[in-house]
Amino acid sequence: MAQIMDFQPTEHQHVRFNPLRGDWVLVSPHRMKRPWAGQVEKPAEEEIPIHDPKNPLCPRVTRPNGEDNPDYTGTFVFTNDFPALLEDVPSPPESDDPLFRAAPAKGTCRVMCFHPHTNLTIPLMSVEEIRTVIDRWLTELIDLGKKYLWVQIFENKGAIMGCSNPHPHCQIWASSFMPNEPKLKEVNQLKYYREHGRPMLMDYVHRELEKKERIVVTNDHWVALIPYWAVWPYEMMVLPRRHIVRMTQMTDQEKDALADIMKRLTTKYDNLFSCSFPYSMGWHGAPTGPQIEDEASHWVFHGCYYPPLLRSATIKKFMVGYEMLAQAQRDLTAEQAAQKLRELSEVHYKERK
Ligand code: H2U
Repeated sequence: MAQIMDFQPTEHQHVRFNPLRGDWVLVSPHRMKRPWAGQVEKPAEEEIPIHDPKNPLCPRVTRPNGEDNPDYTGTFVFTNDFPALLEDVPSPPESDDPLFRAAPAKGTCRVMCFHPHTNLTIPLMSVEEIRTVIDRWLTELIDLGKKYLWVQIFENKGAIMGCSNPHPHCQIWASSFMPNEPKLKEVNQLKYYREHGRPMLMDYVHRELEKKERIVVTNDHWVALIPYWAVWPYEMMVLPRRHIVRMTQMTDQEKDALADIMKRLTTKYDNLFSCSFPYSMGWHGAPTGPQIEDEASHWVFHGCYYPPLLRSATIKKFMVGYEMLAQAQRDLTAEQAAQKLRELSEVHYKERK
C-alpha cells in the first residue's frame, strides 16, 4: 500500500495563485536537486570607469544626436533619443473588426541618470543620493502624470536584462493607454476592494508581517518581501506599511525610508552571488492623467523587482518552454528565497573591510 505523505511546501509540487494578476504559478521545489548542464552566462565586465567620454549618458558628453549633456552633479533627465512612444503621430483607422483591433497610442519616453558616476549602482550609492533619485521620480511623475494615463518608471540593470549601458539610469515611459500589467492589477485590486472593502495589498502586507515567512527587509515605513506567488527566483515586492495609493502621497520620512529599503534590498541582491545583481524593477500605483482625480482606494503603491538569476552570477532562469506554452514555473520556493536573502549581510561585498 502506498504511503501517504504530509504535504511539505519545500518538497512537494503545487500551484500558487497570484491575486494581483489573477493567474497561477507552478512551484516544483524537488527540481532544485537536478543536475544542471545548461547555458552559463559569461560574468559581466566589472571594470567600469567613473567617467567614459564615449558614453552618451555621462556628464559633458555629446550624444550621437548632437545634444550636449550638462555637467550634471545629481540626477539628469532627457527625452529618449530613440523613443518607443511619440506624441505627434497619426492614429490607426477605426475598426470594429474583433480580429484586427488597433487603437491610438501616444506618449513620450525619458531617460533618467541616477548619478554622474558611471561605476555606481543603487546599492553603491548613499541613502541621500538614492533619495534624490526618488525626488526626481516624483518630479517626473507629477509632470508626466498631468497628461498621461500611465507613467511607467523602470530600471533595467545588467546586460543580461537587455540594459545597453552600465551608467546608473532608468527609463520613464508615459502613455495615453493603460499597459497590460497595470491593467490586470487595476481589475484585480478593484474586484478585491469591492468584495472585501479593503485594499488587497494592505491586507496582504499585514498578513505577511504576521507570518514572517517571506519578509526580506523592513523599516518603519516599508516591507520588502518575496511574494507568495513569485515567479522569478528572487523576485521582490516593496510594500508600504501605510495605505499609499500613488507615489506622490509619500511623506518625507517615507521617501527617506524608501531610499533606505532600496539600498538594503539591492545590497542583499549583490551579496547573493557577489556580483552586480541584474534585474528589471519599477513602480506601480494608481493611474494618472485623465484618472488622477478618480477614487483609487483599491490601489496600493508598490515596487516590483524581477531579477533573472537562479543559481549563481552566471546561471539564470529562462522563461521558456513550459512558461511560454503553459504557465510560469519555479523551483526554489518563495520562502526559501526569502530566507537566503534575509540571512545575507547588509554590508556590500565591495565595501567590506
Ligand atoms: P537601457 O540601457 O535600459 O536600454 O536604456 C538606455 C536608453 O537610453 C535607451 O532607451 C537611450 C536608449 O534609447 N539612449 C538615448 O536616448 N540616447 C543616446 O544617445 C543613447 C541611449
